[in-house]
Amino acid sequence: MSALPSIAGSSRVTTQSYDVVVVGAGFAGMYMLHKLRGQGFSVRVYEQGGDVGGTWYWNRYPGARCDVESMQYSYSFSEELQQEWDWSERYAPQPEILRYANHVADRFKLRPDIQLDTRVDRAQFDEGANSWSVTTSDGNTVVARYIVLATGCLSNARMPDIKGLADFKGKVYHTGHWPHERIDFTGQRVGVIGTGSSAIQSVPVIAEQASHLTVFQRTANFSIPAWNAALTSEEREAFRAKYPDIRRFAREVSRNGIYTEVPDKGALDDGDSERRARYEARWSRGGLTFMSVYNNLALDKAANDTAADFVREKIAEIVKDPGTARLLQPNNHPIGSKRICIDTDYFATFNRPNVTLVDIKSNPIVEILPNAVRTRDKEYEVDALVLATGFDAMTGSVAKIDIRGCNGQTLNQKWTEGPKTYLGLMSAGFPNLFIITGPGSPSVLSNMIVSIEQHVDWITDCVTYMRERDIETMEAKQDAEDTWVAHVNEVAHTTLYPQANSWYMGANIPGKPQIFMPYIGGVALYRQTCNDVAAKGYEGFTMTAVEQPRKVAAS
Ligand code: N01
Repeated sequence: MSALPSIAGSSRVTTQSYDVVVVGAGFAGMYMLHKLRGQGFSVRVYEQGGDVGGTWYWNRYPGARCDVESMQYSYSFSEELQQEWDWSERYAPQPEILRYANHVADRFKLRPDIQLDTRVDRAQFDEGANSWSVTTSDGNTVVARYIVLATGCLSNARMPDIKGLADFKGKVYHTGHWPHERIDFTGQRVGVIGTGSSAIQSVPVIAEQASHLTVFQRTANFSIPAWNAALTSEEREAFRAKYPDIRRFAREVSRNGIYTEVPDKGALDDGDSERRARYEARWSRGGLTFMSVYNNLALDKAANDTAADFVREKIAEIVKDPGTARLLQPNNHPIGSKRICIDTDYFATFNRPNVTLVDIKSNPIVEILPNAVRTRDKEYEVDALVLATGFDAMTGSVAKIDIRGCNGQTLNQKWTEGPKTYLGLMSAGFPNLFIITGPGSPSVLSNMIVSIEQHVDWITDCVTYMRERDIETMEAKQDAEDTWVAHVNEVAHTTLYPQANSWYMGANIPGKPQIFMPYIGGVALYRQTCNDVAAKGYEGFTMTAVEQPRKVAAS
């Protein structure tokens, strides 16, 4: 296949063609572009946002920062990049991560191949030409051999369906779609609906500004202190010196793409005081690695209860009002079965005189009035509303695109009962369409950048392999996909994760099929599986050479 030159200007000619169209210019899309271009492929990236950065472009709410430590939540593909970029804090704030994304775009000269403010509306596979026809929101249609969905897992903000919301007279903000200008809540009565990670990060910051903050909680969440702090240059240098080991561990040893100790025993192998001392030590260290104190916290309910009890006790110690403390103690899901939150002073914020917690499980929101939130028992007057109500995760952004594969089947039709992929990378019936960190891969259960780099490298190797052999199409075999989907499901059900009504399960979206979407087998094992598949000539995929009729994927 010959690559056509890059397009110039904003021509509406429909014959423009590329080797690869990439959808999204977040961390996945940017690295995909860099890597493919390095192999001589022509690439066009479409990004609906006004700049690069993906989730970090949209999630600008007060207090937004990454819950993976910044020295690890960063690209590893360029030694120069990881040596030259100075993260200022243990957990980078959103503006700094966005600056990093922009630095990467400039440093690797990615911008000429990225078209901003442009949504991909439709992608249709042409079975005669073995190519994708991609239509964008500016009315253009281009042709590409491959399409890569780098659409992000948490980029489709979900507006709650609450009566009267449209008639609210004050400002309404969604944490996942925050305005670009600085929002100052000084002197305002603010209502926050939702108590997931986004609320847990934003509530302490909003509480410092608002005259009064009312937090509407349906489900209490487990949160571990971040103990965020400035990074010294000595700390950064020490980390950088160990980067080869840290990156190797994250990729090849870890379950979640994070460098930390590997636990060697279960929670019940220790006596009460030893166990408590270990939890205390991890609480004092803070962060996501709290869940790796023991090796069975995600597997054994009795073990999990010991960690959950410890955190519930901490909440009771921090929150002065016993009734409020009780409400803030999660009690309907195992710790870690919903994404654990990392906070700065979240629980202590409820000791402030200007903060009220409202339990909307027992006292549900009935409607939004022009100036208030009305629950069954009471009205709460507010001037502004913050919806921290989450995302249509993992599939939401893909579902918005009208993707049509072989025989006119849409991806949405195929995924009616839940997403079906082979390795999270491809879906049978959709040749030459790759997904980065899609359902069926470790994705949101991991340090996303580790998983993104693994997928981008694998996809690049794959299309290079195809080019070298004059292979035109590649497609997941139906039986390989069925086996993988069953495996993903089976592994999930060996853990406690399916016990929570989480967005991992699609449970936060009414009507969404409830299946556990990410692959829980761990980053290292998954990488090895993908490498083995490639080493066996892309086992489980059908590849068709130029000028051969495309074989229907065998089952
Ligand atoms: O969203 P969530 P999030 N009425 O879905 C409630 C990542 N992230 O944006 O649990 C009332 O977790 C809902 O209640 P319930 C991270 O992976 C990362 O906070 O359904 N309430 C819940 O409390 C995270 O897990 C960072 O009962 C309603 C909340 O809204 C993921 O994004 C920072 C409601 C939604 O919580 C999502 O987090 C922030 C309704 N109609 C986020 N609908 C980092 O640090 C929903 N809720 C990288």
